[in-house]
Amino acid sequence: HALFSEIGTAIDRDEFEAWMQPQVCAGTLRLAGCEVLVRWNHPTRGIVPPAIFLAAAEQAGLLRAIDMMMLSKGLDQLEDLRAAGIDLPKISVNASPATLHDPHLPERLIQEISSRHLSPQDLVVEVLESTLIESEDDMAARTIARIADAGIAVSLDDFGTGYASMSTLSQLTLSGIKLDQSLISPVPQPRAESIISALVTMSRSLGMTVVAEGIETEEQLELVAGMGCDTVQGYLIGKPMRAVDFHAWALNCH
Ligand code: G
Ligand code: G
Ligand code: MN
Ligand code: NA
Repeated sequence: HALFSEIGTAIDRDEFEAWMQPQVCAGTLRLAGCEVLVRWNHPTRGIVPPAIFLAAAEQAGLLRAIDMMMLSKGLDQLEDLRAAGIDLPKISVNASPATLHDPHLPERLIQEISSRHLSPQDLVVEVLESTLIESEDDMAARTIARIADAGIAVSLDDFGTGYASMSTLSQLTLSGIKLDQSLISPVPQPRAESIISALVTMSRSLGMTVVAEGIETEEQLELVAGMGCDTVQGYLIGKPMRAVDFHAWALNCH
């Protein structure tokens, strides 16, 4: 991979940026949070999206370092935005398999939060369905339980892409699920809507919240709000953007 050998240097040179995609309450459209998404500001290639380099970073054993950098930068940006008067309730960060298999992850999260005088409710950790299935021991499950015990929400990302069994959901201390874009994009379509409704009902009875991802049209927004999804994220609301642009977006959002 052409970029493989450059990732370590790029970390040292601080070329990875923490972009933010807004999440709003489905009913009120008030700002509910944001997902932190990594972008590589490459010196010659410009902005490189994660699809291009995440696999290489994982192979190089550097994805955990990137995740931790996004956590740190995301929390810095949360503090800065609040100091600037933006009422951003929380941020969500992505945890790769390597990150979730770090036995010290709960302590690291707590340290990052308390060193900034933030609280556990300010952070959501997104974990992929596939991470949980692929882990052979129950280490990931125990780490998730310890994160939840600390009061930090753990959300199951890309839900509906075919990995998580219902027994996984019953065994984990998850605060919520994120319905994958592949479930949302067929809407309006009665069969897709039936599945979303059923998943919302199931999540509710397990005490979990539901984020609908990939909302691109007003019609999808209205339909998923009517089905009881708590939060929405997608290009209709806002694309991933730099903190400075997120600031401007948030000022205009209400
Ligand atoms: O932002 P974009 O839609 O291009 O992201 C593509 C994929 O990269 C998403 O599935 C997202 O989960 C993943 N991703 C984005 N940022 C991070 C990150 O900081 N850490 C990890 N592990 N994955 C990320
Ligand atoms: O971590 P996760 O796989 O959920 O990352 C979300 C990905 O989806 C990011 O790469 C983001 O850029 C992308 N994305 C977010 N909203 C939309 C949308 O409305 N439409 C499309 N096509 N992609 C989206
Ligand atoms: Mn995510
Ligand atoms: Na997702």
